[in-house]
Amino acid sequence: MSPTDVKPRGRTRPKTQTQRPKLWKVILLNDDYTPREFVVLVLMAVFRMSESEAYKVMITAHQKGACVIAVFTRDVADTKAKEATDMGKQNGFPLYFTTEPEE
Ligand code: TYC
Repeated sequence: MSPTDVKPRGRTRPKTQTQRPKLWKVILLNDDYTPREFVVLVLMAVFRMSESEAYKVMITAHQKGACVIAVFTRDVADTKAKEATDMGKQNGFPLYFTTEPEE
């Protein structure tokens, strides 16, 4: 640096490089037909929950209509929501997982 150069202050990289990626919530929706045990199995298989964790999430969705399961980057959230919804579909159940951005 020459004597006339000013030392850079603050952020010098583009803003997009320093920001953390936005996270997306995966949300489990209640329905009247999917068996409770099946919901628990899907949560354990796709979201790697323990049985007791999965049961708590299932009951919350059952009682409140929906439950946030976890947050991921957008790709992971969408992939897991689709995988879990497809498991229901393959077994003839209307089980549904959706995603939305975190505020
Ligand atoms: N409501 C379903 C039943 O009574 C069980 C269920 C719970 C289904 C949570 C979906 O996200 C759900 N068999």
